[in-house]
Amino acid sequence: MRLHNRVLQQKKSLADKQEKEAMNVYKAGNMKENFFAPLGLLMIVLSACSQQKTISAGSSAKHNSVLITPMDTEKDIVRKAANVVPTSRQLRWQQLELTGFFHFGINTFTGREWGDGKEDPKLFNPTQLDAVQWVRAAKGAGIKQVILTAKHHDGFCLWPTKTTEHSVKSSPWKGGKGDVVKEVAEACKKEKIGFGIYLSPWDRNASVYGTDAYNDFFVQQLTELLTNYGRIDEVWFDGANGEGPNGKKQVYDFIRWYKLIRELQPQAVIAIMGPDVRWVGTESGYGREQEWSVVPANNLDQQAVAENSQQGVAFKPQGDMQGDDLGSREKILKAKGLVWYPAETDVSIRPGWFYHSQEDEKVKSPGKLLDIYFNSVGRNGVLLLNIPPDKRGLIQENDVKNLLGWKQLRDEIFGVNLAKSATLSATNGSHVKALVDGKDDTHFTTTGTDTTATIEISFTSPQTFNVLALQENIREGQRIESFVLDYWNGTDWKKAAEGTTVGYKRLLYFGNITAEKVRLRILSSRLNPNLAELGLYLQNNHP
Ligand code: FUL
Repeated sequence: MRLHNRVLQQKKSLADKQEKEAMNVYKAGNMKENFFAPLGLLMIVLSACSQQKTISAGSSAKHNSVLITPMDTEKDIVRKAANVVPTSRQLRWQQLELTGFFHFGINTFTGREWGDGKEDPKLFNPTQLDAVQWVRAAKGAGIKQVILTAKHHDGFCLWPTKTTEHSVKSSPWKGGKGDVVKEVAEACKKEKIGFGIYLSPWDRNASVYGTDAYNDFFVQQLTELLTNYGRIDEVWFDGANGEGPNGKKQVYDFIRWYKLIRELQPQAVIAIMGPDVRWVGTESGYGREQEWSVVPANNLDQQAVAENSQQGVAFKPQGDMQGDDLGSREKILKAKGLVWYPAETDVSIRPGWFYHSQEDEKVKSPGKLLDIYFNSVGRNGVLLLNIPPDKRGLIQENDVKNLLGWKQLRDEIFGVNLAKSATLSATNGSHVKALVDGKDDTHFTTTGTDTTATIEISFTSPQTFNVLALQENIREGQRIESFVLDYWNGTDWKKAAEGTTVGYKRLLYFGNITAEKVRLRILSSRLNPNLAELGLYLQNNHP
């Protein structure tokens, strides 16, 4: 697994390098090639003016990204960081909390994880494919959006594309008339959950891979997927960039692909090798203890900021996206620019990404999935959980069972927020009631310029709890840097739990505590903290 992760990291950084080169080429020829050029020029001028507001010290204007200038003091930089906010597509995606992956394709039938592109399409023949069963299994676990591997590295397409014969069209499934993308897209619509596509840039089958023609071929595939299947909510680009069938490597034209997605499906987030969503850095399901959605971006310039603030053309932020600390004060003080770039935590419910019958007994247990939930969603990330359909074209029974067990565990814990029946008060803030209204867009905030706060929670009788849940109203930015939860033991305040970042959601488990009084101390925040929710829960049977 470690080795696999290292290989992945190498793949991802290689692709990063390629994209950087592509980015430079793009920047050099940008004004000539930009099909938004006339409108874009106006936008750049307009947003450059509005950008001045962000750049000047003392401003509290909110943007998705911001430049740091040599004139900025430490205080200015911290204030700027506190006012970087998600775009509407990033906010919608973050609120999903749980998303799913369906890895399905030729590998399902060969038993491999990475196909070489030489597989006979005739091997693809699911006997009972039922996309509604997949979507219901995911939805039953609380998953709100799923992503299908429309094409993995082997180049086999799950839809009858016009670009290649290496697809379902050449398989015996439904006499070559089937379309898995269509079936999953329709199932998502029927069940009212989001739908996304994974289209592997690395293609080990396409004869044009490694030439300029491949970028046209890829654009054509993307266009088919983005025009023929209704609304697409997420496009997932993996960073793998190996050799094609001709032994050549490809320079991916990411910028062209981003433009196409923005044009055809503007609401879709572009993940991993994209501008909207960042890979958390491991495939274990465990995010960072300190997870900032605002991170330094070295490739920000005035034009990129201007374009991005208009949400027209996008770019993938460059910089260290894989260390333990991406966005602390130490990091942002050295930054040239800052951008909202939140983390997605991907993991498979099984050891592999594709289905293998020998892994039927290795499906992650409800308890393990719960631990992953606490350490992904509960660490300011979105969980992307892979559930691979089997050779029949169904989610296997063990996966279905454990998904439901996982949902049940979460329902047991989060069904009752004990803080809801308590009296809440704050020494220096307003709207404490917002903390327990179940809404992430109303918040408690401090008065004046106070960046610290103490919120007291008093019960009428002693209560037992072991989970703290916090949420910031990220529409206002991510601000909290340090907090402590204390309980009153009858004579003294004792520490129950502590943490650094909160972000969209923070969950902490700390062992049973019975107390009549509890207090949350926000010790440090980049600007007035905007706390949306506070929950205290009791979790029986901690895994
Ligand atoms: C990786 C791929 O190489 C795996 O096969 C899988 O698709 C995973 C989600 O991304 O980089």
